[in-house]
Amino acid sequence: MVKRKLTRRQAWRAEKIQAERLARSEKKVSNIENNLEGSELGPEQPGRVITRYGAQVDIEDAEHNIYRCLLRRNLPSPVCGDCVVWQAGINQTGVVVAVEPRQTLLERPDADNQIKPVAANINQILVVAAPPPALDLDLINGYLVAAEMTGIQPVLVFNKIDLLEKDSLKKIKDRLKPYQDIGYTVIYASCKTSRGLNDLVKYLQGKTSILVGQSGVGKSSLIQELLPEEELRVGALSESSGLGRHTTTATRLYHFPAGGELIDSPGVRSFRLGHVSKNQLTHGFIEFRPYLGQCKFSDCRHKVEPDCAIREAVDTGNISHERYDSYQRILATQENGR
Ligand SMILES: Nc1nc2c(ncn2[C@@H]2O[C@H](COP(=O)(O)OP(=O)(O)OP(=O)(O)O)[C@@H](O)[C@H]2O)c(=O)[nH]1
Ligand SMILES: [Mg+2]
Ligand SMILES: [Zn+2]
Repeated sequence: MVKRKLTRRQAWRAEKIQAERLARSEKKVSNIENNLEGSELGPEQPGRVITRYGAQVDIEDAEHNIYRCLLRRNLPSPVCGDCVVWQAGINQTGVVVAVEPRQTLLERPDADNQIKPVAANINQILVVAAPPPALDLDLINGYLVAAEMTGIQPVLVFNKIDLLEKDSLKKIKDRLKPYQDIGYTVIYASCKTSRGLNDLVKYLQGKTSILVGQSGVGKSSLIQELLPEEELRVGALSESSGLGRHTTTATRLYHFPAGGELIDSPGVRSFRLGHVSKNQLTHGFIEFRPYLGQCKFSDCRHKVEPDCAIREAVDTGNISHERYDSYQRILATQENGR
């Protein structure tokens, strides 16, 4: 992203807004602290992190009641989906005293390239794409690599098919066919016509799934369609850029009545993998695996080297050209300063 140079006035305003935000958040914390102060805390009990706001979390108890909780100092930082031990205070507040070990953890780098946990204990990632914004295969592939690295099952969801003419939909299906060929599930859906939503439900039951992808692809809309009794914020696309406006600001867990959980997450503009070795990246392209170790040179970059098993597989059609090109692009981005 191009860094804009702020004028002095803009910089002053940005600082002022920051300070006000901080003050608001500190005030909320001290409100909870006042509620908790002097009140007897209840017994330790298990809970689930529904969402995280700065230094506070919303914890759900076994009866699905929500408590705004503070975190005991020196705790590992809990995220959406974490199982915790907590104690209730008065007025629906409480204190988190321990975070249980995680089964899985999805992480991604933030704007400053710091790796940040997004959600814990998920076992399925729905990578959502849609016709606006344009199909970004590098982003999809980045998520697939992240999923493969953490051992979480990915499913591709192509939403808003109501917006496509038959021919355009066929073109998209042709581009996504290689994903089905290598074993990934691709679901075509529309929140507007409900097409594909029954298919989607089959994959969601009994699982803890997170919806990820670009801003504006309809992640929140999909959850809203599936869970009409919830109230999610859904945003219009920007008219000038056709991109989403980052309507969802916090990752949040919703219960699926038929069993299972859905986690909504804020959209991204692009997906950077963070600290991933070349080896991890290559393994994350699962169709490359049978050919690894078969190149003439053990440090083959699968580019121009002679007797490269990967390039031969591309030439014979066993590896998709688009996936291979995307692999090289992601590798170059990883190596060029991130
Ligand atoms: N035509 C059509 N529009 C859709 C569909 N699904 C979502 N939209 C619209 O797309 C826009 C963005 O939807 P959101 O659900 O806010 O997208 P999001 O992925 O949650 O975006 P962020 O929260 O910013 O990451 C809204 O205007 C929705 O009404 C669909 O299937 N068809
Ligand atoms: Mg959203
Ligand atoms: Zn090679």
